[in-house]
Amino acid sequence: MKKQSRRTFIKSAGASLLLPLTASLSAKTTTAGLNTFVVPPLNIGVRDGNKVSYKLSINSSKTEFFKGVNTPTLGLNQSYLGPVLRAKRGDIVNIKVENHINEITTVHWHGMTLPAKMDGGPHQSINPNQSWTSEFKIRQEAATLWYHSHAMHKTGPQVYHGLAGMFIIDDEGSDKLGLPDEYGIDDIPCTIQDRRFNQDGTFSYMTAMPDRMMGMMGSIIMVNGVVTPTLVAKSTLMRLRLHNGSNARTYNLTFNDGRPFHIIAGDCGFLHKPFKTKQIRLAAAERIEILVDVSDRKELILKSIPSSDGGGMGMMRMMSNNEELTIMKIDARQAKQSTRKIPTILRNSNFKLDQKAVNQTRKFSLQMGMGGGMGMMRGMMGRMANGGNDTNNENTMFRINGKSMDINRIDFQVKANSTEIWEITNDSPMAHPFHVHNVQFRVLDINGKRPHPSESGLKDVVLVPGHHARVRIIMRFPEYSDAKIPYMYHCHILEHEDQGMMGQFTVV
Ligand SMILES: [Cu+2]
Repeated sequence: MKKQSRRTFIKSAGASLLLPLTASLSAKTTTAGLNTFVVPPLNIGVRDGNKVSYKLSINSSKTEFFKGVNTPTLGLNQSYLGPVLRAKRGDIVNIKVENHINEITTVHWHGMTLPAKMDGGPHQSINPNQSWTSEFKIRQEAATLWYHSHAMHKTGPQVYHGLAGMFIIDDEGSDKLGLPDEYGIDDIPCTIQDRRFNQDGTFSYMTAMPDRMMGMMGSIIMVNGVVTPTLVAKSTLMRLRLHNGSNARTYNLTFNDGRPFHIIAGDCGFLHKPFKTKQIRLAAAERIEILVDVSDRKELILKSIPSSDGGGMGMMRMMSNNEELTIMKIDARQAKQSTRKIPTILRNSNFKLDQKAVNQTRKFSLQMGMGGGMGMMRGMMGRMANGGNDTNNENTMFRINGKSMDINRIDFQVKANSTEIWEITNDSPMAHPFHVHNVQFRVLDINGKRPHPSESGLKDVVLVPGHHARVRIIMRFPEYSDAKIPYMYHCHILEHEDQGMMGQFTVV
């Protein structure tokens, strides 16, 4: 792959359409000069006491991911992706979002507890040339959250083209832990995404039959919008905020030299104590924060290795997680000695969710296809033959409890300030990352077993493995109520969500 010309590269990218999940391109030559790690701009807003105002402007633009190739993209305040927003617990944030693209969009605050009308889901759509302002109090713990488009039937393509960014919350506890906390120096946001490109440099989206079934996956890995970047480590103890911003792919992250690292936080905040491991699974929309000791000052590679779990079986697994992928390189040769230490305790272990306090238990079945198997394949083929992205006509392929998402149907009501257990069964062959808006939940068990230590903290997404796996989560709904405007629960494989694996509940 050395000295590959741009033309050859584009050609092989095109060829990869035929075998979209097996093509492996060397990004090294084609991104020469473009693979320096980019720290997203930090946007701390304009502060007046505890009131903080932000502006996000959604634009269409072009981004040079490969030398001399301009890819049409969407971005917030920049050409691709958006700034890292940052606020403190107790702040009242006011975010004005302007839509300067030619289609309806939204911005959803993923992982945030907030009133339904501020959530940025499909009910808060922003028309072209209009703006929407979301204001809410940050009342949850320090965490690495994110934001992204949640437009009805358009979430997948809009996020794929760039409508996403990170949202960091700090609190007094997080400030006192002595963790690496210099933004962009030893505290590094990393939004990981996989992409596929057409011959002309445009993103390839929903062009192959499996895209619809498995969700959009590609073999080109980008971190913060840079193809397989190299991060020059400035400190011997690095804190990486790893965010799976991919539409569908689950990663199994590990370092090439097998070095251990410490997981300190999950989706919605710190774990009770750091968990030392050499490998971690990160499903779509999940976040973890890790501490990596690079005091040996080596060059290392963060990669994703083939999965032995979570990806279903047979063809489903083959098509999803069978690739070894380079995520990013870390060059620690010039790293300065860090004065930071890995804490022994990160937060108190009481997550204040008591099973005895449960007011309601609900059951959810995640379903794909017409009875699965060949029925599902036939359905897919038929839809591919019909072409296009139109998912409105036959909303029966992806369902929860037998129903595809209908924006005019509220599936159930939840009582404010109540505690519920949701039992999610996966009646399909592949794993689905299940997400609930407005709450932070705890995973009680997965197939009757306690969750992995990395999933022991507060979360907003949980991967439900394929083939009748059962996951139970427990959560307390906050006092926000709105009889009319619902919150969403859905699969976070965005193509599944767009095709109907989503439902709505109100809190009353
Ligand atoms: Cu799904």
